[in-house]
Amino acid sequence: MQTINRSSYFIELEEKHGAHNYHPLPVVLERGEGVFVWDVEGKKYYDFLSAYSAVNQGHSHPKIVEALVSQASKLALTSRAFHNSKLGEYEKKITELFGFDKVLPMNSGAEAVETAVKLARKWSYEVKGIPENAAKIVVCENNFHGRTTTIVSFSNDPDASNNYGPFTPGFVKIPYNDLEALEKILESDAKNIAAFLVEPIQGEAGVYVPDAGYLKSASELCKKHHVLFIADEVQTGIARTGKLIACHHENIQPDILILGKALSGGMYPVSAVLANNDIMNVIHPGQHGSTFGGNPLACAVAMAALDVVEEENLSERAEELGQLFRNEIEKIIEKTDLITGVRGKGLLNAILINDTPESSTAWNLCLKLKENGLLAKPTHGNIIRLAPPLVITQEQILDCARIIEETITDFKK
Ligand code: IF1
Repeated sequence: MQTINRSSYFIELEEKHGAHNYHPLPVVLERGEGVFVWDVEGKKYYDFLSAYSAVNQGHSHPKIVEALVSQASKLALTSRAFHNSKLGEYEKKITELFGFDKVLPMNSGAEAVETAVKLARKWSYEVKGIPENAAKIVVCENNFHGRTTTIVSFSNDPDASNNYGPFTPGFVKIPYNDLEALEKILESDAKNIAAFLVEPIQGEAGVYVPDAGYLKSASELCKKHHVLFIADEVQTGIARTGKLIACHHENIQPDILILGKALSGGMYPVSAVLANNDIMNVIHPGQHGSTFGGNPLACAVAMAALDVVEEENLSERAEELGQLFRNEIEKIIEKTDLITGVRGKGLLNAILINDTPESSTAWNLCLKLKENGLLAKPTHGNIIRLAPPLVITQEQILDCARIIEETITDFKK
């Protein structure tokens, strides 16, 4: 292996031996610290993806690493056939922090969404009284909730769902950010509707922020019709948007809250479904579970990751630095016609590139950003998501705005 070609060596290995289910930027990372990552040639970058908002606490946060290492050397996995000395403490911490009676621990985000779907259905039959197998769950167009067969059953992204059928029935799609559509379906069919499942900001759709008041009114409509309001905060939760969860921007508490990604600071797959007793108590022993869910290693890591969010005021940082970042981008927009807008909340933002979704302009711009020391990834062709770890400083945000401005100024389509 020649040192000058280390990146291409690793890329070729993946190309040859790995399934081609991703199209990564051509950079091979081997180390991370805080907001920075380094590639195998030793080049340093700002990470403006944060593993899709999983690394809110920054790469290899010492407190989370310490929790991981010390717990791993003590006890990693017991299964839920036995109790373990971390699970109860973790459950107490997470339920108190988010204000729910109970938590059901899982691993990936998709598993937590599946858990919420099962929980809502079971509640709807056993508590609400929907006739057997008639329960519907209302979802939004352009949603992204994960990759399982059931979840892709209600995706309208053809890449996510094509040729993965037959699909799970029982889902009804309405447009996002459309209260009238929600009201209409609830007015006409609430007796068969178990839940409304929604992302407070649609990430995959290109950081699409709904109108102020949408989530609050949607949650009130659900309450009125005895329908559960389920917030998928896998991406928006854990301080990313400037509050502990994005629902807090509208002072609402979902009936079911789904968390993942940064719940572990990206150190380990940890997801969770939170609900009160009237909902969670419909699940009895043997009716749902996971070998890894709630394992002591996951619990230790998640407790440390949540401590970091509080100790380092990550919500407040995300709120303040997000405003600053969008202001800086607005200034760049005035000077260029390559980007037409910036949108987002806290440090979950996206810039809109002035070209068609089919064009490779956003991709090429990301390649240039990479050359200039900043890693970001396009979504939906002409949108670039910008979401650094929340431990970023004001000085670093300004430095990144400078990199983005210089890259755009020099960019030739
Ligand atoms: C991929 C996007 C982000 C999520 C919400 C559940 C899950 C996700 C709201 C599932 C996962 C990911 C997964 C990643 C791409 C990505 C993504 F671009 F698709 F939209 F983050 F922005 N709910 N989001 O965003 O969680 O099972 O992956 O742990 O490549 O699929 P998971």
